[in-house]
Amino acid sequence: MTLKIKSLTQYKNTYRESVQKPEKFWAAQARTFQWRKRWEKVLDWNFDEPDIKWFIGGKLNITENCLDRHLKKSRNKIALIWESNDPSQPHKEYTYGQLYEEVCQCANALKAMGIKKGDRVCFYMPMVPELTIGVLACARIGAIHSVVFAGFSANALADRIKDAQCKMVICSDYNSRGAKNIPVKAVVDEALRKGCRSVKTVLVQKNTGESIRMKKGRDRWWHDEVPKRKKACDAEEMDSEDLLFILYTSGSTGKPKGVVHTCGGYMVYTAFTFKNVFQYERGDIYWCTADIGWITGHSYIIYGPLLAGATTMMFEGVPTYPNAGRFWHVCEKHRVNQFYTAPTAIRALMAQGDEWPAHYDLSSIRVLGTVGEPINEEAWNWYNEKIGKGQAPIVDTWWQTETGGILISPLPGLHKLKPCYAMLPMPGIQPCLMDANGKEIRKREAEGLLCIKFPWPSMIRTTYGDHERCRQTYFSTFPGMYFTGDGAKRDSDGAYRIIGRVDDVINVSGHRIGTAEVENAINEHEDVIESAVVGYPHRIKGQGIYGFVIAGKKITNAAKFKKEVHAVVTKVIGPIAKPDKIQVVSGLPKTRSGKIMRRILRKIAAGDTANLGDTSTLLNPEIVEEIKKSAAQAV
Ligand code: 7RM
Repeated sequence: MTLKIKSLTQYKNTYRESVQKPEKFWAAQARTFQWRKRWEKVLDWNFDEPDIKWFIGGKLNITENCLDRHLKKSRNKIALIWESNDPSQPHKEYTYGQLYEEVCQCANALKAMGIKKGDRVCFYMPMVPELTIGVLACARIGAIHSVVFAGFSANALADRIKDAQCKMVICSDYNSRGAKNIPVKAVVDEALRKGCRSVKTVLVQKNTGESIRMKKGRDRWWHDEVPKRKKACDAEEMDSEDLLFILYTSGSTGKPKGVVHTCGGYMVYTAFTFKNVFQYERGDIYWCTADIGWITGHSYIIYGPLLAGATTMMFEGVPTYPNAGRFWHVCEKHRVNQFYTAPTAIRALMAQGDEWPAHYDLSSIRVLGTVGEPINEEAWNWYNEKIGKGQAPIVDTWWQTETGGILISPLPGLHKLKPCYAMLPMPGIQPCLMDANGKEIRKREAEGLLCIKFPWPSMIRTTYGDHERCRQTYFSTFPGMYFTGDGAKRDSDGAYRIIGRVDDVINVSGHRIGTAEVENAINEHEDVIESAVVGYPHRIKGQGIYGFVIAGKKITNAAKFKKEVHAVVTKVIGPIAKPDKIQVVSGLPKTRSGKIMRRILRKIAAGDTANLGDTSTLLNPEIVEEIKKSAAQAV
């Protein structure tokens, strides 16, 4: 089994060794897995191309490590617990033995429907067990999964299907979320009408059972195709560097990028960090509330926990259904030991009052985790006191879709915590702070742009179909380094505090949304001439979306106009990207080269208009006063 660090001294020694001899360190971790063939060389890399390869020549299948490897000792151990949206429904449990059989059946069904190694399969599903089973079935046969969050619109789904040229879509009929049933299959149908010619088959899981249309020759039911298959399926032999999955994420340009992760390195790193960050012990029940549509669900609901032989929980519902005590009820019911969620959920539940957690027995919780965005001190304190009762350390884990796993985090019980600090790098991770001139800041106590100097096994390999974009986005700002897009502070002990994005990305409730994407969507409204979108501080969501809009005709009813803008954004991207505020303006502050000066708009959106800084380089400085004045009319 991979190393589990048990003391601060051990962390310090391990860290030192891991950066002095990274290849030796990671080889020792990798050796604890099941390989069909051992690697010939641990690492080859250059950050200029970039070209990054780990465990070169190694052959494996990640599902043999998630499933087969545990069967001897843990066949009857619970691998997966599924908790329904509806609290009156019984939960489901899958032992490692059962999960193995269901994954094999699904893998055989995919093969029978023509899916082969290297084919891309798109998932558009709510949080049902079939999503985990389907993802693992792809990995079993070497197909590349691309999970699209079920809150995205048909347009956004179609773009992702086309970009990856997916051969199959796996979806549900409906998604039951809180008191609502949301159509899923109908969205897939709409997406496929937008010219996704690569899709040959749609496999549909019956979830709520309400009626849907099935297209003859294309659509098939999961319950017809999967249960009849054999309960064993030989795993495809994969190269370490074969693609495991693609996951789309927003950046500072309009088009989302397909972040690519590969088999060997992703396996080693997610398992290692899962064990250490959550200090998982045999018998523990671990719950991460993320959606599998995001990287957190991939790495810390599915792969990390199953690689470690853990019991992982999946929750279909929302934190406030049927009431604001649901999370705590589920923790009590299953005696959850590790609970991992997002600051936005903590803030939303904190706003509902202290009575909710007080009702439940949360004494089983040993470790609390947060991820997705900076956590504010008030929320950190509430989480610590009301959920952890001052007894459960909080791991504030910093990482990204591109990093595959957690890079900076406290180790619970080992590090002395500082509220809002992600603390120290994991073994093998070499963070640094850069200044705006591209020089590394050597001083301990400092603030700068967060970069990583040396590769780690689960880092991004490419952006699907566009390697140059990967180079440009992550490896060109500071040559020889991976640039995260985040700003950070470092204290005198070397602990890191993440400040947030420094690029045109807004982090709304832990979801990354590119300003350019939202602007493109708003511009689809027929009366919109131009728009500029920025983030602003939001009490619950962390950041809200603020749109400055130039309209082609006089807007007399601002509330109605906002509704229309919401409708187009929902159609183009999905409801998560709806602007919280819209301000109609007659112009936007632009530099002589035509670039919108977002710095000024950000300040106005935040209500911080006292000092807007230097506006003398603007082509139209007079517009600033006007926008400032009309800010009160934003709806
Ligand atoms: C895992 C995930 C990545 C961006 C990242 C940050 C922000 C994530 C933290 C955080 C402060 C944290 N992947 N972020 N974790 N900021 N503290 N603990 O969220 O690709 O969806 O987003 O999220 O800005 O760059 S992600």
